[in-house]
Amino acid sequence: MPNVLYDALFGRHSGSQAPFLHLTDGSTLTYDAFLKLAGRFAHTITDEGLVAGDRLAVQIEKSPEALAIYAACVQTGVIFLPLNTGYMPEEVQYFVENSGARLLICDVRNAVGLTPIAANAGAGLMTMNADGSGSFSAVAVTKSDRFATVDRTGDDLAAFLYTSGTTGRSKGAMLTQTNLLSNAQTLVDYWRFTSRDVLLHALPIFHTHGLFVATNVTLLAGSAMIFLPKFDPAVMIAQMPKATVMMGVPTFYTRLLDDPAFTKELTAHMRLFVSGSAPLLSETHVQFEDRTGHRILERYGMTETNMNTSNPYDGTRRAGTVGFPLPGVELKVTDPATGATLPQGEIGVIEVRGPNVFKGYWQMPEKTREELREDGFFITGDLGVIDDQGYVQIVGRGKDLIISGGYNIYPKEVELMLDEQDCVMESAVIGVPHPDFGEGVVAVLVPSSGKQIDTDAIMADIKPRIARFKQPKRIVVMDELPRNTMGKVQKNVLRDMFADSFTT
Ligand code: MCA
Ligand code: AMP
Repeated sequence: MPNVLYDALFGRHSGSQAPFLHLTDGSTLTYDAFLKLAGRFAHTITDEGLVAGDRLAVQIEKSPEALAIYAACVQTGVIFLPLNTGYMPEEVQYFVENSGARLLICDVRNAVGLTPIAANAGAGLMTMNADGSGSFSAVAVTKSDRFATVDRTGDDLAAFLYTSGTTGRSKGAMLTQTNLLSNAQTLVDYWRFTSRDVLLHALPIFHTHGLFVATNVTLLAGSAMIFLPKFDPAVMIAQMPKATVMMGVPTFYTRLLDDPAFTKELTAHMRLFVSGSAPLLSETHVQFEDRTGHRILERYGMTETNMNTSNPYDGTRRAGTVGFPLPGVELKVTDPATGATLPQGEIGVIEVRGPNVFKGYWQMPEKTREELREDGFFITGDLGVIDDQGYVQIVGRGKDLIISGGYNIYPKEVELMLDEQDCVMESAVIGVPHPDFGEGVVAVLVPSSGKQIDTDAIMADIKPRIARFKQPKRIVVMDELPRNTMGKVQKNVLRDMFADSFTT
């Protein structure tokens, strides 16, 4: 029996001397060298006692070795669980415990804080640093670079990616081999990837965009990546002459446009620029075309579904839209109250069905039932409309979610932490326009009776507890929160009141 995902993405490159990763030190890792590294890692994982279906959590910096752990997980059938490097130990604890991970691999800098967390959760702990060193690699060098790939079917789980929830508790989206492979196949075709492509890769590899969209598409097409540890406009500009394709969140594009060295000449040879994870402002789209002559291709996806829609490769890439449902993906707009399909042109909730749609939330059958219909349609929570030519436009969110620089923040998680503060009676966390991140986090606080809000004390408490990108960039105090007749906080009123927080 084969391992469908491993065979398609990795196995078929065995022995290939073609370049896979171009690194910032000027070196290149071939496909064969990468697979040999992954083979050693696969032995290390199984020798640690992990078997197919076990979870391996990683919170490590982006490196070729970090990517090879993903490959090793696919090869061994172990479920890969990557975590944002910005998460604090308290956040990591939840993911390790909830997933029942058997092994946590972290940077040595965080090992002291995470050791008791792993121990309490019954997980092993090993280290891997940004340069690839650490206890995991030290063991791996002693192993054979050939590993007998573990059989897996398309229905077997390949990865858990946690996505925050409106209740404040993150949910582990269970992604199968077929979910990942079918989407990569569709995108290679739709975006015309070939082995001649070189992708400029500056996204983190702990989310769908950088890991599955960018990396799986590259692997499937046999393309190469210029693999950058993080986004830096100067480095992007320096590397762009060697690339053919770039993928990024809207902040990448606005920051590049802010740099006068980002010119038409620099991008003349480029084949494709893709944007996603957050809305690309029409004005960015227009500015980008004015500057470079290229029209950014915007697409729309989710952790639970990989990619759902895309603007066309040929044909008009329409600013302010996310294009058409991808081949094999059914998309409909429904009435949020009844679930009935709405006629074209009416605004409702976007629902999607296809081989890309996940299997459900790990150990959360009720949440799964709420969002994944029995007939296979997933209720995205995004509000959209389909125009008369079939382009999908996202007009808002039915879910209380902030997207900042492509990272998702569920206000409830931050509100729960603020409400715990002695001086706070209640709080509302909102997203308002931010020139760099698209949306910026504002916390509106009502003081407990007789108390004064001590902003410094509040920040001192939450800073070590939640990732920096989730923390409020502005705190305001009000006597009371605006509510509707049902007593529900009117966040739209607050968003209007504080709309200029970052833009003036
Ligand atoms: C960093 N900071 C942020 C963010 N990133 N604050 C809010 N939102 C952010 N996204 C904080 C830093 O900690 C710092 O705080 C301050 O803001 C300025 O940091 P800066 O150095 O400017 O940030 P950076 O390191 O340059 O990072 C910005 C970034 C990064 C490059 C835009 O956030 C990024 O790579 N985002 C990509 C996210 C992504 O891959 N999303 C895909 C999700 P201080 O000054 O206090 O230290 S997948 C997905 O959504 C779906 C499936 C899809 O459709 O793709
Ligand atoms: P996540 O589940 O964390 O990956 O975030 C997925 C969410 O990002 C979607 O439900 C949308 O709200 C948003 N999103 C992704 N791509 C786009 C896009 N091109 N335009 C607008 N929103 C997007």
